[in-house]
Amino acid sequence: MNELELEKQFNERIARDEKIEPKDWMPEKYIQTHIRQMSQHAHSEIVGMLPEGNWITRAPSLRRKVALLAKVQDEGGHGLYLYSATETLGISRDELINQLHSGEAKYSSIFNYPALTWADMGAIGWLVDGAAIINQVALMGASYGPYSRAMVRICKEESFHQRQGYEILMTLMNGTPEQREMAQDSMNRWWLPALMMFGPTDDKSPNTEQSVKWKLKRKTNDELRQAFVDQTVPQAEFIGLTFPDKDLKWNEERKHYDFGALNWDEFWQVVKGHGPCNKQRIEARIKAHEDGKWVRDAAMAYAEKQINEELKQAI
Ligand code: FAQ
Repeated sequence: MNELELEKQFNERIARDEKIEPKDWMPEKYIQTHIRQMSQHAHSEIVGMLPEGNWITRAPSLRRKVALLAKVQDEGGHGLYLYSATETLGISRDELINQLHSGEAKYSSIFNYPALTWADMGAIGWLVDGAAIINQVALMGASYGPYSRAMVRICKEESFHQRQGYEILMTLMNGTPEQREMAQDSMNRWWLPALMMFGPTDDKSPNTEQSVKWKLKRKTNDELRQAFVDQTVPQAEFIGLTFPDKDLKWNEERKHYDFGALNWDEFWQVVKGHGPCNKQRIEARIKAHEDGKWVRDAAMAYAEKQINEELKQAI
């Protein structure tokens, strides 16, 4: 079968909502787009461990420490599923890690902002995981089987993360005036960066059109951003938090909340490596990778020993 016929069959499978599996024929651009998005997603999970990991030793109680520790470990696990899923497209883990360390691959802009107070653990869980869930629930319907299946488990775990974050903020909002102030300050710093996690507006998003056709993206950046705003406003109001956006209000005609313009210059600066913490995040990842070399070497030596033992027994 020639390339054109293969592509026609492939498009028909996508139209029928069939999952595409690793050994199936795929257009080269489909492969490259998936490697780009899935690896960016994996990198975001493991870089995303850093702002919260920094607070594990400073959690205010044992219960909070246990929950935060579990959450950060979950994020590491998400990174691993996603790296494995990306490897099914013919790229190695080493290549992916090198792309992150060299700055060739992107990761989510949000993780380049600093976590300054305990309330930020609440805001990250509630807003950042909340935004991630809205995006990832849509990705459960993605056409590439390994990506779509990874999302199912990831979404279950993210929903616990979101609740633990919301509960931290709810507790602070029921606390002293200083605690309420800390929670509001955190909301003021994280709200707009969380909205920018969904990526540029649809008219400035070069990848959306093709990714929607391939059913990699089931919703556009603006659709997901709007869903997140609509879901989050009542939750904030319930615990008494206000929004750093004077244009945020319910639009009866649209049946959605309107919100003010986002600072896209800041977004692109952060994406290009000039955010408040880009340098320290990448340095921390490189150091962790280098410090873990002995573990990888030991695992390889052990695997080699096992193979040699099996070979000896087979002879
Ligand atoms: N940050 O054409 P589009 C989490 C780039 S997981 C940095 O719209 P696309 C869990 C984009 O790559 C969070 N770069 O791109 C957690 C593209 O550049 P390229 C991560 C961004 O791919 C919680 C260019 O801009 N989630 O939070 C961003 O169609 C707490 C043009 O943009 C995912 O990765 C950004 N925010 O749509 C962990 C979900 N936005 O590559 C720890 C999967 C855009 O052409 C603690 N990814 N860019 O040079 C997606 O759904 C999509 O990739 C989008 C972007 C929606 C992020």
